[in-house]
Amino acid sequence: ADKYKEVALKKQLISPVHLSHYPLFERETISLASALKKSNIGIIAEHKRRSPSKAVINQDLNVQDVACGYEDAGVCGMSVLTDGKYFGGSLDDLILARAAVKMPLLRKEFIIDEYQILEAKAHGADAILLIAAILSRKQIKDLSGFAKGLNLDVLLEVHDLEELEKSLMPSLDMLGVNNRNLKTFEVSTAISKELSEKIPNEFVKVSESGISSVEAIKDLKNYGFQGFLIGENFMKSNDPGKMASA
Ligand code: IGP
Repeated sequence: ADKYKEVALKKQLISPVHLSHYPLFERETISLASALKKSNIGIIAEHKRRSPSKAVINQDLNVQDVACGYEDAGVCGMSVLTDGKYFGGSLDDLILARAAVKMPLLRKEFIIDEYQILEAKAHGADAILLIAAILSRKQIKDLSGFAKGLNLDVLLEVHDLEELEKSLMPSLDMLGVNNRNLKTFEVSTAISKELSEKIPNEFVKVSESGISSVEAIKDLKNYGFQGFLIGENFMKSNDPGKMASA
């Protein structure tokens, strides 16, 4: 269990003093992938204040209220945007959400370095996102291996077949297909459906973005998806938890 600490200290990613000041390092993580597998709804509800595609979504809510609302709605987990520049999030949001709820939390961030994975663990995350579009196969292997050493689940996000084929490896838990085309910002669940049969069954399949109806979820379930990452559709409401329970 102390293996990750050893690695972190050896690589000098963090000092022993630092480590001792982050009690959440000692927290036992909860698997988001297992929660999705066990559920028959499989919602990962996101906290997102704004986005490049939509400007402001909702800046008025308290992250802890949002987290409690989602948990009461019975979702499997929560995704917390920690990127400040594009999404208006922060690591504070993650730590506040952690203090408010027990369910698995995903750190939603552009992760390119092991340090960000240590940070995720130190701020109470249970899972991290890795984005195939910005990482090489070697980086995906190193970063996912490092996360597994910390007992964090890994959600790997792809947009197309090339990214999917480049990324498949045993150190991933969940394979997410992003329905939002990052170049055009267009959303269509067609890409999830298209890629679903190419994702081996040992991975939990997650469909991300632009999901706004129960029908869309039912439809995607028929293609083997067990996880549904939903942000804007919940966050545009003044009571995201209520939207998530509907
Ligand atoms: C949620 P939506 O359309 O329901 O708000 O999407 C989530 O999929 C989206 O925020 C997202 C994202 C990302 C954000 C998917 N991949 C990568 C930042 C970085």
